[in-house]
Amino acid sequence: MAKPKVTVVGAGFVGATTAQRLVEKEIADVVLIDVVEGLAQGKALDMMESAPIEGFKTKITGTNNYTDTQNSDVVVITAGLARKPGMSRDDLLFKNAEIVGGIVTECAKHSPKAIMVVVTNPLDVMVYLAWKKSGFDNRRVFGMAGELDSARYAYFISEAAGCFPHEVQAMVLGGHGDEMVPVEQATTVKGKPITQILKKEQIEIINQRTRDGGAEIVKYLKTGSAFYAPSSSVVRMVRSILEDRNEVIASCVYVNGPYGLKDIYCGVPAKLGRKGVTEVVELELTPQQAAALKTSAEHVLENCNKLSL
Ligand code: TXD
Repeated sequence: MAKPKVTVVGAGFVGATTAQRLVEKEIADVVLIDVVEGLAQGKALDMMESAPIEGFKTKITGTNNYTDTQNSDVVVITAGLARKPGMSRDDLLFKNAEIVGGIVTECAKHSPKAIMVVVTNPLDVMVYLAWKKSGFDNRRVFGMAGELDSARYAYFISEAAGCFPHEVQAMVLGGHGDEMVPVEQATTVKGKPITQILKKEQIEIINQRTRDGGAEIVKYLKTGSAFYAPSSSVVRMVRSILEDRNEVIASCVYVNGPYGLKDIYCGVPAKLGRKGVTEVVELELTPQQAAALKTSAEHVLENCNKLSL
């Protein structure tokens, strides 16, 4: 049976690693596209040459031409500038809006039935822009952020609790920025709430480290931002979509009603399946968390206004 088709736009760190994980796990055939001539072609060929060793039967091709992306089931957009030390995600706003806007128009034209997963920063507003530019139903346009923030949170908790990372179930909501909202009561270690395992002060330190998780990596790398955990997060979302798993994954989705939010994209738990977002899951939040989620949504709205969306 033919494999699903996934286009990954941007053959940089996040895009190429996402493509590699998708083909190595045999989740989909991949078309990798970039504006730089030869970049996607070179990386795709290099990955295919690893197939005899890795044993995957899926295919990856590289291109600079959107015709090759046509009829993709999922389009992942990672193209754009990444942060340098000292830059906030919002510093990327205008430049990346221009890049993502053009890409979305091409992708929507060539793959009108696709589901779009946006990765480019500033994430929440780029997702909103992609939704507007594509003309797609909002259930088919969403962004990756919460899964990454939750994975970082889970990793830091596992270190403090002395358990394996996969034994932690973590949930981080809100915008992908300084206003992200770790939800302690929805976070467990081997099934037990972290509030029973870690001290309040320990949790507070971990919450802050999670908020600063992206910057911590940028500070080390100096010339770019994280890509291993981001690509893992995208791949989990794509697998849930293509295999219609409907897993509950913290994602930047369109919210109109739940959490008291109106007509905005925001990071909340959502079920992702073949039709896109099939349900926004509403967790019970403390008044502080609900207020933080609102602030985070207001910040997204401010950025949308700057772009006149
Ligand atoms: O949690 C999240 N959502 C994120 C987001 C986690 C990590 C990275 N995040 C953001 O993803 C980051 O802030 C950037 O905005 C994107 C991509 O990060 P990456 O680290 O992959 O950046 P690179 O390595 O610079 O790659 C970007 C590629 C590069 O190859 C460019 O040539 C290409 O994008 N590019 C384009 N491709 C196609 N079309 C156009 N117009 C284009 N412009 C640049």
